[in-house]
Amino acid sequence: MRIPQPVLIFLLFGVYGFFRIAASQAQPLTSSIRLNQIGYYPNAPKVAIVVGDASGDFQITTPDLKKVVFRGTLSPARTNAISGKTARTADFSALKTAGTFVIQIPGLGQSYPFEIKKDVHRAVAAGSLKGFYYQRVSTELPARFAGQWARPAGHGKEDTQVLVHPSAVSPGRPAGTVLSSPRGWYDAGDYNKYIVNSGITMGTLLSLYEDFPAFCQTLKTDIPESENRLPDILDESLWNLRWMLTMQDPADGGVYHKLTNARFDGMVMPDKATKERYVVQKSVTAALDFAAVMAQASRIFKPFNRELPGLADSCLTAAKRAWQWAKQHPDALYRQSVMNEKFDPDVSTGEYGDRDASDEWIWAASELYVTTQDDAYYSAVNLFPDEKTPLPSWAQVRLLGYYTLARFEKSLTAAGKKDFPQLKQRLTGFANELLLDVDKQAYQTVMGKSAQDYIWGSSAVAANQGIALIQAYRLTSDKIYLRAALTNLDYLLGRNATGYCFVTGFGDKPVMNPHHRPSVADGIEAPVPGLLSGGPNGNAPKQDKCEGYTATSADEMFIDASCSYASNEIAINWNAPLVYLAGALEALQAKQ
Ligand code: G3I
Ligand code: 9MR
Repeated sequence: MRIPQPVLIFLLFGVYGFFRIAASQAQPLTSSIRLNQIGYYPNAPKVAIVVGDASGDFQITTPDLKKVVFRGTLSPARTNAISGKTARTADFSALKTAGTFVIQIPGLGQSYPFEIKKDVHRAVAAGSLKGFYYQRVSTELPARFAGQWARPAGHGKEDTQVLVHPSAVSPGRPAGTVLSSPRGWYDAGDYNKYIVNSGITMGTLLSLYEDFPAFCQTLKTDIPESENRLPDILDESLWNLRWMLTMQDPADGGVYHKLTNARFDGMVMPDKATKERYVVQKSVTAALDFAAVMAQASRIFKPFNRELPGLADSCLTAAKRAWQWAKQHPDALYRQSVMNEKFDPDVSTGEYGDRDASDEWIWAASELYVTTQDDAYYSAVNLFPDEKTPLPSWAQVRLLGYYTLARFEKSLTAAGKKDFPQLKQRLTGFANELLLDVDKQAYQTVMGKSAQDYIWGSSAVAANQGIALIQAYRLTSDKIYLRAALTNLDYLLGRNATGYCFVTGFGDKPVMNPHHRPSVADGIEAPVPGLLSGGPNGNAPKQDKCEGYTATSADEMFIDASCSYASNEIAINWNAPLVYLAGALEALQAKQ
């Protein structure tokens, strides 16, 4: 066959071009290619964002550059509405081959390597759950489980000799009464333990178990309890659940708002943080969050009665008593400044204060109703007090109640069934709002459509948006929601305006200097792994006054410095939705 000359020339140049790139020297690593630094599922969308001026073509090659596996063209430029910067999309969704690759952009450079494979986020899911192990109070972390981050127990003595603060006295417990309240997880970069924040954290982890029990059975974190019959996620949760149970006053069912020092510790290891600790004022938000968690735990631990005799019943009793206490003290909101005017010593640690407990009522009522099937809980609250569907956060737990009602659709009583269509409409309507205009965004992620997303703990905004989308998927089986949820996991793992992977120990540009006392004080270069940094926060410079912020837009207002507690602390209520999001996407990967 005679090949026409133009075709021959085209073929020769094409082949030449192919080898020219494949054989070229490694291009410089560029941080302008923002991608999920862990990787992508073979059958799911695959997007990287290229910031700056590059345009034209891109290639995906093996890391040694020997083989080009995909060629594509960058999208037209989009302007980032928050920063005004330019970004283009490199979409290589059509590449479904498993392997390790890099993105090459002529003239710009090459990306970090990433993987395409099944189970690509399993390590992140397991690693972020393991992060909770490192936060455990009252126990040594031996090298067998903690590797180089092994450390002595923290607060082993202090938390068995906790003082009743003058704000928390009750007839049987005058100020100074000594209580034992060990275990639990350290809240964050600090060493205090707060019921409100434990509430949403536990609710989120336990919900992953309820939503994806089979997957959770397979999620292994190599903790001391790994060999028992419970899945690791339940063993880990039990460490905190047992602490929470000690925070209830057996005399009246009220729950102390927190267990804390009067002031934050210095940047020392937990065993060197030996200040005396107090249980402080009972609050309605603590009681209701506690009731919700205990009601949920009671359902979950019921089938494990042989391993944990009586625990499920104790949890339910504790939940009901906390609910009763809340009914008797609906105005007991925790206001630290008000408390400090009345009592000494003043307490200046995390407040977790709230002005409005209506969402805590909804969550507690939903959990108690589902567990007991008693309509009295259901009718005690107005499930739809307004038109809003607010994203979950420590101060806003309404949706946790909705998620639980949706999860148990089949076993709702007539009252719950009647409202189900509206509940479903709320959840899918909210998810649809999250989907809106994602394609117009510079980063093509659900996270960051508004500068308002970049608050203290913005990483949890991204993760909780992801959970809301997963819930909509569970209600509709429409994979559009799954794919949108995945954009936010991509965001957390590097496809964002800072270029960081926000999970310690993961990715090529991970956070290295979180505001986390053990990571600062242990003398080890690598931070404790599996912890999610709070992430960009438009107000951070004013809030933590750490020096070094250079960003001019909220989506970049982040520094990987340990002084930056408003952008780079870690916290259990941010880690839990990461565990959920990564875990749920792993469990559902075949559906993408
Ligand atoms: O939500 C509003 C937003 O609507 C508004 O536009 C913006 C303007 O400033 O503020 C936003 O509220 C912020 C809120 O975080 C968002 O969740 C508050 O300003 C900010 O002060 C508040 O910060 C809280 C911080 O404690 C200080 O109290 C964080 O939520 C909370 O996660 C954090 O929790 C601390 C504990 O107190 C102590 N342990 C560590 C933990 C993590 O940093
Ligand atoms: O370490 C504290 C962190 O966990 C809190 O989130 C943060 C805000 O409440 O406060 C940190 O503690 C700082 C304190 O507020 C001010 N002095 C410096 C402390 C950090 O070194």
